[in-house]
Amino acid sequence: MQAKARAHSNIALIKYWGKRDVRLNIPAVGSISMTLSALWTETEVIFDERLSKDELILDNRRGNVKESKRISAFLDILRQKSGVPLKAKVISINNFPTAAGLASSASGFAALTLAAAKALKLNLSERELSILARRGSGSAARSLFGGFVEMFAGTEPDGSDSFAQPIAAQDHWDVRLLIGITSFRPKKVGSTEGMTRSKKTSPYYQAWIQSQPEDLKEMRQAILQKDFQKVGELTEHSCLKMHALALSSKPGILYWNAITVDAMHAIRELRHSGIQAYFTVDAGPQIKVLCLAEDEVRVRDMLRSINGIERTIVNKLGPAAQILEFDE
Ligand code: 2P0
Repeated sequence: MQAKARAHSNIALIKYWGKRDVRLNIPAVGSISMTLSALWTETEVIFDERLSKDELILDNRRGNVKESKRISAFLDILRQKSGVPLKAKVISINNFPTAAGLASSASGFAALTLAAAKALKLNLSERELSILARRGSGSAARSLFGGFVEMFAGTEPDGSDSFAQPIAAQDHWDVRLLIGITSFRPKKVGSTEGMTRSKKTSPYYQAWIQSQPEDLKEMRQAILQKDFQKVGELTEHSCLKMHALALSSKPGILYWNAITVDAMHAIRELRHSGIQAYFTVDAGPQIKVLCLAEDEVRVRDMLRSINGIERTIVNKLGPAAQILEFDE
């Protein structure tokens, strides 16, 4: 009983921050993302009666205690669903640095969900797979799909209406998302911890929850109408609003470094010179720039000219997660 799957990472244009239910990992707000062409995880899962505990190999090293516990807790959900009690070996490889704010948990849990469900011969709908992936990581629910994707917060206490679905396919629009790596160090405050802290302590939390539906609605429309200026403005707004929430938590969470801020200013300057480029930043210091295909080279050169940007990665819209191998 084994299978291997590949899932691509994604970046939220309208951000998810805050949980409605921590145990079931239900987000407090919906989100909209684009799946990335250049960043992915390949995960192989082998359920084996000879194993006495789950084993995790991550990027060619043994998973640490925290990582292994998170994977085992997730596999327990699948074991319960399938009635198959077997332990599993999980071998996962990212084609990019883990824990550097590049959403490795998104592609990682999406690939693991797809591979494990296949290996266990669970016949699940896309919605059921997305709900499962969400239990591993909120952003993973989106990484099962290609193109532009929307995640719903839902209202049901059991999370049965909190899943992702595509808004527009991979070939809808030739946009680019460039990533500038400003640091390879792992982030200091993990997303889950940061979200919990913001919910408990930020005076802006209610405003965040209340204003999200309008952002989602406008972004959905702007994507479908290919209104790039609108998509870009909403993207920057949601990013800055999410970070305002993090910054206003107690103690304040500051994910940016000096290079991140330099890059934000440089992107706005480029925009004033007539290039449509907009930034977004996640729970880490990397800078991400949304632009049109025709401006890719100008934006890439600008990012490379910023002191401290160690590497740039160019993405188009990426594909849905897929099974690579399956062995009964
Ligand atoms: C997002 N982020 O929408 C937001 C914006 C980071 C900033 O989703 O706790 O790893 O595993 O559900 O999905 C990163 O958090 O969080 C994230 P969990 P996840 O992409």
